[in-house]
Amino acid sequence: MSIRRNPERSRAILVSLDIGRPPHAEDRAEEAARLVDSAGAQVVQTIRGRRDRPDAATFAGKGKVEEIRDALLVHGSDIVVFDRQLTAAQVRNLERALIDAVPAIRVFDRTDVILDIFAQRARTSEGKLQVELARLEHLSTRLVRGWTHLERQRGSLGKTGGPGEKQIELDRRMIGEQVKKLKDRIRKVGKVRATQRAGRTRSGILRVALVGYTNAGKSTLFNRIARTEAYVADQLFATLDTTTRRVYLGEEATIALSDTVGFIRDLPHTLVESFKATLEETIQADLLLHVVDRANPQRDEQMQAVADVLSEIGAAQVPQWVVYNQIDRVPGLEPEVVRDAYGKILNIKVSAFTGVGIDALREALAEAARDANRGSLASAA
Ligand SMILES: Nc1nc2c(ncn2[C@@H]2O[C@H](COP(=O)(O)OP(=O)(O)OP(=O)(O)O)[C@@H](O)[C@H]2O)c(=O)[nH]1
Ligand SMILES: [Mg+2]
Repeated sequence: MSIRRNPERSRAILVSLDIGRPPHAEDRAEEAARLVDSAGAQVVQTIRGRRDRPDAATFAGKGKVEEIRDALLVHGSDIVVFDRQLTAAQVRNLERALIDAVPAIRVFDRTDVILDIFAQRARTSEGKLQVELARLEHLSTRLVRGWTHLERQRGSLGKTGGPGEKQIELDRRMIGEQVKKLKDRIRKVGKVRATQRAGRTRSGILRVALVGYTNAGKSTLFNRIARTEAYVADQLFATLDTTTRRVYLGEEATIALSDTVGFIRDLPHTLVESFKATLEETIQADLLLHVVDRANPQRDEQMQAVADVLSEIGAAQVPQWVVYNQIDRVPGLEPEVVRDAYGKILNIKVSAFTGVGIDALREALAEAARDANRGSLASAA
């Protein structure tokens, strides 16, 4: 079987169950559908529901599993995606419960989907190694006794059927060895990058990193500030690799601006671990611009998710300006720079898309660069 036999995108049934009463449950389901879409599959039906706690065996519970089976049959689909992290046993039980009706059934969880997107997007050798490492570590949690023949058929989400992945044949021990090798190679690549960074650091220019939730508009803002054309797309995780540009903002005001991978709620821990090396650009920055989609009703949760990842990678202490982006989508909001009583910048409202507020942001950055320059001159004297 190959992807060519079925050129259409694979059809997926999305299961988005609320546990308890989370805020913005509807928007969460929509984000999950966008994730599946970004992975290259198409959500043909979303099954919603609410439980007080997950069912230990199948997460969804008996009734929902029936509903899932019906949906699979109606749509001729063989992919189920849970917008949750499932245990190895839950995946296995779900596949067992559905295999009679749908012989090629594959159950993916949220981590599978995110890893799948990252695997498709990785461009640099370092990025590819990091994703491979995260996938192997995730896979090793799935290799449990009593696993059926099914795992051999699991492939990428965007592909229909497809040959089993090469990792699948590896047993846990071999995965362990693989993981060690990958970590070693990542360390070596990381050393090269660290040397390059040291070169930049010595030049004494202010290092500014754009961070934020995926699809907030970081790359669009990067292009506006740097006047370049980094890849922008209305999809989740359009950017995976860090890009850094030197930007001249005026006399004695040059900065090194970095565009970075976006964050998402419940970012798989294995992925954060694997990407730590790349995210070091973020930790080492002098200033973070935390880009927020101001028009998104979930912006508070998104900001919290970003804060969580930042503290996980040790970047919580880096000075931060909040950049409320996309104000063109919020009626009544004007571009502005909000400062506290001491003149310290708290947040800046802009639209990277229309360009309003960008001049003020560039000016604020120039000012910060000059301050930093004076600071370093003073300390050198
Ligand atoms: N209306 C509006 N759309 C924007 C604005 N900024 C970005 N966008 C759109 O939002 C989408 C995502 O923009 P990107 O710049 O790729 O977002 P990102 O934060 O880099 O996303 P990832 O790299 O996927 O994490 C694109 O379709 C942009 O055109 C804005 O200020 N207003
Ligand atoms: Mg981007």
